[in-house]
Amino acid sequence: MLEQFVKGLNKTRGAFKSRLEGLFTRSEISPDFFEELEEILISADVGLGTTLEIIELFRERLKEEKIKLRDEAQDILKALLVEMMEGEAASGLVSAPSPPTVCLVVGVNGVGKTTAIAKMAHLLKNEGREVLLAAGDTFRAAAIEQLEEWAKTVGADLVKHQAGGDPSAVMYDALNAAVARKVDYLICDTAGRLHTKANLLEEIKKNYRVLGRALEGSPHEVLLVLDATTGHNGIAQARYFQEAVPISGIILTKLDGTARGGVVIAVKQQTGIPVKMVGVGEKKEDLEYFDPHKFVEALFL
Ligand SMILES: Nc1nc2c(ncn2[C@@H]2O[C@H](COP(=O)(O)OP(=O)(O)OP(=O)(O)O)[C@@H](O)[C@H]2O)c(=O)[nH]1
Ligand SMILES: [Mg+2]
Repeated sequence: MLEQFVKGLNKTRGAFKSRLEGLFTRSEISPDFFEELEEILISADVGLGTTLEIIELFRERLKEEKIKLRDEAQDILKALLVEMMEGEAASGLVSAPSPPTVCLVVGVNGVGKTTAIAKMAHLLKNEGREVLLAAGDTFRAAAIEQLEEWAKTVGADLVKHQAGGDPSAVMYDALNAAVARKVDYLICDTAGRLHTKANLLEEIKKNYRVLGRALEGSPHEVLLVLDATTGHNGIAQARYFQEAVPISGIILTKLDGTARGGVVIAVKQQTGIPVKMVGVGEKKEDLEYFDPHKFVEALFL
């Protein structure tokens, strides 16, 4: 498992690893040590605000612990990065008190929502859970067929309506089916861009309301999908969606396609939303629960 994840992170690791190795030598910590670390973090897309916060906390910790040598500072930095990414709650998906656990998956077009849903279904099925998918993107041509294809590939059932139909009606039907069939997870796809006059946020709000009315407490997860290759744009997207619905977690996709995976470190700190899952490829196996420890270890491997 670690292998697969580490491979997916190769580009980001390339950007971090050699430079970090050069940083944590057996010599004394001097001001240029912090300058260099700042540069490494910024070039890996950690972002200026988060980088400065890391540097400040790092300086304080080193002082507290009276650490003078660079190589002894490495574990302190690792721990700090992990803290930065950890949510208050344990990561992983929420589980509803009784099935189904309903997940609404949102995000702008092309970030990888539909692929992430397929991968999630695969992951959950491997854990022995029954999964139902709702083809809630009724707007983009062929979006329903795309999810249908994935449903076949991962062996999940799917509820769909005609293209052009009301997404909330699809989700309502899917939710009733999920309750009747006692499936563990219902995962609802959504459109990333609407080809009608309807506003994307209004549509998402409606999806959220309709699910809540059909089953109290649902949706249990509202997962925002962000494309890691777009870096800090994603943080702006998070703020945009947060205005409409309470986002409970982020799925960060395409980490395999960027050397700037440092954005993972900034997401939680900048948005308050924990990264719950990460995508590292286009295949059904290429999604994992996000583990900050594992991520940091992979960067320093
Ligand atoms: N390399 C890589 N590609 C990915 C990953 N996730 C998704 N993709 C690719 O990104 C493209 C868009 O993925 P979709 O899942 O269709 O994105 P979407 O958000 O559902 O798009 P819309 O429905 O148009 O809004 C596809 O070509 C996917 O194969 C990933 O983790 N890594
Ligand atoms: Mg899609």
